[in-house]
Amino acid sequence: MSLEVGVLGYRFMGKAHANAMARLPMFFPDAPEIERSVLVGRDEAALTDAADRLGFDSIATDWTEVVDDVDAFYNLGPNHVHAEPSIAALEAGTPVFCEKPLAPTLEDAETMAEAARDAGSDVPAGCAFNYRFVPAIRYAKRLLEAGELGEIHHVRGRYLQDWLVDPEAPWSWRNDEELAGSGALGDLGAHTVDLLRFLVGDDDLAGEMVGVSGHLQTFVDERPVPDSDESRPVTVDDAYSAQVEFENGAMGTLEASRFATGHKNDHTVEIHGSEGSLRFSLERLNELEVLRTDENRGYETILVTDADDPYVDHWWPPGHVLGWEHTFVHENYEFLSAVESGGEFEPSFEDGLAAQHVLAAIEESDENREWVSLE
Ligand code: SOE
Repeated sequence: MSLEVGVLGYRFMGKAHANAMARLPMFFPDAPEIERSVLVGRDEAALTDAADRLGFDSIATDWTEVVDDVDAFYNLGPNHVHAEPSIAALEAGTPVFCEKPLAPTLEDAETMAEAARDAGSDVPAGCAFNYRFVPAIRYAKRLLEAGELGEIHHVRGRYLQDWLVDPEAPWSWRNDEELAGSGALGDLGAHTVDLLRFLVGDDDLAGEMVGVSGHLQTFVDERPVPDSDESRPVTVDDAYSAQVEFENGAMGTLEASRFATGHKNDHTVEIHGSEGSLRFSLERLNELEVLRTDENRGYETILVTDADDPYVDHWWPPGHVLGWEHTFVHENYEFLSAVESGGEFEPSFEDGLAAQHVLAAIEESDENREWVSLE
């Protein structure tokens, strides 16, 4: 029997996940059989068109009629609609996959994580941090877990984009605190915080982030509303930076911007340990740069495109590269497999909440101009 999936949201993330679901039977034959059963949104005409393009059997304009009627509920709407439908689905015992950041506020994220806990461990509640599913990132995690970088001293993560550098770039929900929670911090910083927790968050590596000092900046205070003479205030950050203290003494620096001219989607992570260093950039996502102190040769570029590299055997012959969209296929495979088996899925709502704690602490630190403890 196939799993019926209901999806709220049909724009950018709706397309990314629908594409992933369509690829599963072709490339992951052991993935559960699924049906793109119902697409949820408010605008019936746009929804009908999207359902047709994205391969959904039906549409619904009221999520309350969907959440307890499907085998998995995907919440891919803007941040301010993450909490209510996700909680309702979990209360009905329906597994939920929610886009990141988990919620616009720490309070909402806490309520969502509580609903996930109450639903029980056989009801997966996943937060869609897709960069955990890049093969090179999985490769890096293997190296780190094997202790190959030694004791971790420095952790650096930055996520640079430039789509708001033009002051005439249009206003959208992503510029509004009520709808988004925060700006570059939540939208991009959440990814970085999660990725670093994934890579070095284990107790025998850097451990969790235990203190932050943050700075947020808004460069353009209002933006034109598309198709009108109006403009609206920008009430979120355009960029943030933070210093981080890790549990085991490592130092971190984090940064994200929507004003980094020329950088389109540059998510870079660098880690320095006593035995070596590594760096990864999303703009070269098939590569991992690794330096080992005992070899004295500088950084070596490893092409993570071999059949025995994580997830690669599902795709093309060795050396044929993967892209951004494949990360969604991998995360959908893992999430839907967990739904089918009633098993656990990571990143979970607990991971989403952990990232949200860091984001909230960075904001608090910026407001009070002092370090904030996360312990
Ligand atoms: C923002 O531009 C954005 O689309 C994020 O919302 C995504 O999470 C990120 O993966 C790419 O950039």
